[in-house]
Amino acid sequence: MESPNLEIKQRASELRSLLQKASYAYYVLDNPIMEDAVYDSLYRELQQLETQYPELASLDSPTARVGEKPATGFKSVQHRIPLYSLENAFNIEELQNWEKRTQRQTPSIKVAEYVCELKIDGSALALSYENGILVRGVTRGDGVTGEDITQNVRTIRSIPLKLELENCPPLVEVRGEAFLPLDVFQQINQERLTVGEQLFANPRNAAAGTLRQLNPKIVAKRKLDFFAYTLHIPGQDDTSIARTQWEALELLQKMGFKVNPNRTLSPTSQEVAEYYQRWDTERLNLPYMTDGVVVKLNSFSLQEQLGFTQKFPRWAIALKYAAEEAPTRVENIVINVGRTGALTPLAHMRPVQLAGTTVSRATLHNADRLKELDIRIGDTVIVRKAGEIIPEVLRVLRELRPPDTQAFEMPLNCPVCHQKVVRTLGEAVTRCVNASCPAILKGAIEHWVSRDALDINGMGEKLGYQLVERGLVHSVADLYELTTQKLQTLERMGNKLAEKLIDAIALSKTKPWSRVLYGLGIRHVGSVNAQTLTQQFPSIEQLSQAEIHDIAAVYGIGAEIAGSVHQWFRIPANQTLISRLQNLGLQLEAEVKETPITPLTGKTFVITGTLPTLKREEVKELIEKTGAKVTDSVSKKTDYLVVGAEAGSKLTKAQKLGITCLEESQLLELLNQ
Ligand code: 0OX
Repeated sequence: MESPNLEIKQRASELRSLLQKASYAYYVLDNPIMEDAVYDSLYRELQQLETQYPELASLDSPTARVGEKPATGFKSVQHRIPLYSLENAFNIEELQNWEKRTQRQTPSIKVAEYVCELKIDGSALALSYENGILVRGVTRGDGVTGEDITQNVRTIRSIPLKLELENCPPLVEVRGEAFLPLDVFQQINQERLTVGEQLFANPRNAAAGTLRQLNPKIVAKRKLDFFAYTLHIPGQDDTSIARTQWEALELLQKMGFKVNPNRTLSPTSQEVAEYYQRWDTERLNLPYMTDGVVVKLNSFSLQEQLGFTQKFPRWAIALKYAAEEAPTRVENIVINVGRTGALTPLAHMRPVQLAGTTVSRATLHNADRLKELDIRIGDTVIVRKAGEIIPEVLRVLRELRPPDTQAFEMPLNCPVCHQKVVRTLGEAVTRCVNASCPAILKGAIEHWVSRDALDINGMGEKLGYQLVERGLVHSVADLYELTTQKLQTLERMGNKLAEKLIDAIALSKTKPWSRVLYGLGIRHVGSVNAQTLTQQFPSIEQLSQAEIHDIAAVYGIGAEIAGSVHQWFRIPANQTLISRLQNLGLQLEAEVKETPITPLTGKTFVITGTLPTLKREEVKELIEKTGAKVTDSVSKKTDYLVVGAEAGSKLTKAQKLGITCLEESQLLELLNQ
């Protein structure tokens, strides 16, 4: 194997340092210092060097964040120091009682100074650094033993792989909260809704679920973030590098961590109370969820004097905000049938104000939850709205139940098509499995015409419903047999509009195979999975004949998705649908790109810098159309270097090698020839 010379070693180290700085500025300081394209190009350069010279690879390289292989499970590990939980207080009085208790226990407290931190609603993590390098990330677990999720922790960009600390102790432990920003949480739930997966109830569950994902590539996509709040130096007195919690937070920040900026040092519990009140409203403007304030005694020596109970530190308390709950009355319970056939019971309630919005519907989830709640029409219930999600019924106030109420049970038949419903053993969901159920059909059409699927312009939700209700459409294939005459039987549908719709439907026949697959609405097959699957199975024929293990072998596709796809193709009605779509001329296989032979066929191009008008992807496409290829790095094999503004080392190298350099206009001229 080739060994890197000094120059190459220096370049790799320089690249790592540049990328590390750029990533810190972007993810921790939220203040980018480098354009994405420049970052990408430096990243690729480093990646190439590390591939060419494997001895350059290291655990703290920015290229080592996302592991290649999914894990098969997580190892249990014992925490070096237990992760305690926090005692809760729900109002200022309870906080003052805690304060009195601590003062009684440590009469030496004269002036107790408190650090107030926002309580982030996420999942606690313990990170171990050996000689400054991140070696392990462990979940809280039961506080004594957690799960080793190092692979996943490495994908969190705001967690440094290497500490910025001079004379770093051999062992450093950092604890903090991994969380999902609210917009990412909503996006994940939206995707889950589209593919018929159970929604995450709140960002905390979503973060915990993400951290336990076996595939680090999926974790990396989910954009978890992390705030650090505890610093330990095992085997050494913690006060050796910081004497107070405040100093520890500042040090953590210097070491490269993101530390929540909304902290204060409060000399009295009066000021703690002010902080708590201020953030009760201000927290609603934050991009992440908080459920309270954590109050900690600032001095480490006082913390040590107070010590711990069985479960909690005596020197800290969580001052929680009241959950957004309110009582109301259930006026009706209805069953909603979704696109996937899932039956969801919904409580229709007398409208009530919650977290600034009016709430009149709450999900009752499924048959198990119905039974657990024993909710009845006429009941008074407590509803809760956690974050931005659908409100849910927390509990029933039994003592307020009027006489003569009847228990509510999940129906045995679908409320829409009246066919028998099915509940698979071990599943919480009850489903209607009648593929021609109007509820499923309406959902299927809405999904088929949506933007990421067949993108049929002008075909909104209402029109789809009308088509189903009028009996004009019994399957998505029927859309392609609609005529302007048939359409004109609908309300407010003139000839012009009908013609436009027919054209839009016809145009959708040119949409690629990956979109058709997504449009079919197979459970767990979102648009990303559809693209992954169609890359491996370039035709519907191949996918429909594949065995579960062939599908599950595709990277990024788990057993659950594979099972769902395999099962879908085994249903005769779906086979009929496929042959109809085939006869109607939809794209059920990947287009084979035929490239003509041109004078540039076989030539190699490299692009560097920012071009004046064309985007990199556009240039690449234009070049590849001639049969030439575009690669990332300049070598003796490169024929042309396309040069834009701020071109870097590639240009110097190309000039050394005497490679023809082209500006954008010269490139376009060459391509036109
Ligand atoms: C949070 C948070 C949680 C220190 C010892 C017991 C609790 N969720 O934001 N925990 C702690 O502190 C530990 N601080 C926080 N800010």
